[in-house]
Amino acid sequence: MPAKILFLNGSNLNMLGVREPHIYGHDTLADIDKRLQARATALGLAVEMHQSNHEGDLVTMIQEARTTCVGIVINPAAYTHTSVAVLDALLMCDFPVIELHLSNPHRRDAFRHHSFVSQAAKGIICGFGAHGYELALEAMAKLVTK
Ligand code: DHK
Repeated sequence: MPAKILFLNGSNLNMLGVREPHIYGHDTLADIDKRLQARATALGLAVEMHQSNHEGDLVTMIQEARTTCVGIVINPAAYTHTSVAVLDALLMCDFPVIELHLSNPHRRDAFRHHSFVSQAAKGIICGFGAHGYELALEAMAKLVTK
């Protein structure tokens, strides 16, 4: 069984493709997942993609990943800027966490400049749109494969 990477997406990312496409692009989460699956197979890894609009669901999925996954790539979306609960769940993980954003929050509203989750992240990828997901997978592969 290939080692599994969890790609976790927070609030409103189920609306990718129709949500403010000038900021978040035209790809849907399903489009992104399709590309990730192909690349993961080539890398000898497995990718599981999840999305929730609910903070507690994200916390539960992070907790479960502690025993089933070797890494998490997380785009917490708005919870990036508000959630101590997501941070605390990530801090319990003994494997690499990569924080991911489609946009570059630092070029946007001031309230998007602070991330609670960065404290738990090995690294951060932002501003590359949907391609950032593939960049995160490449980065994660370097961290978890020998
Ligand atoms: C997505 C969101 O939904 C926003 O709340 C964040 C992030 C940025 C993104 O760029 O992927 O501020």
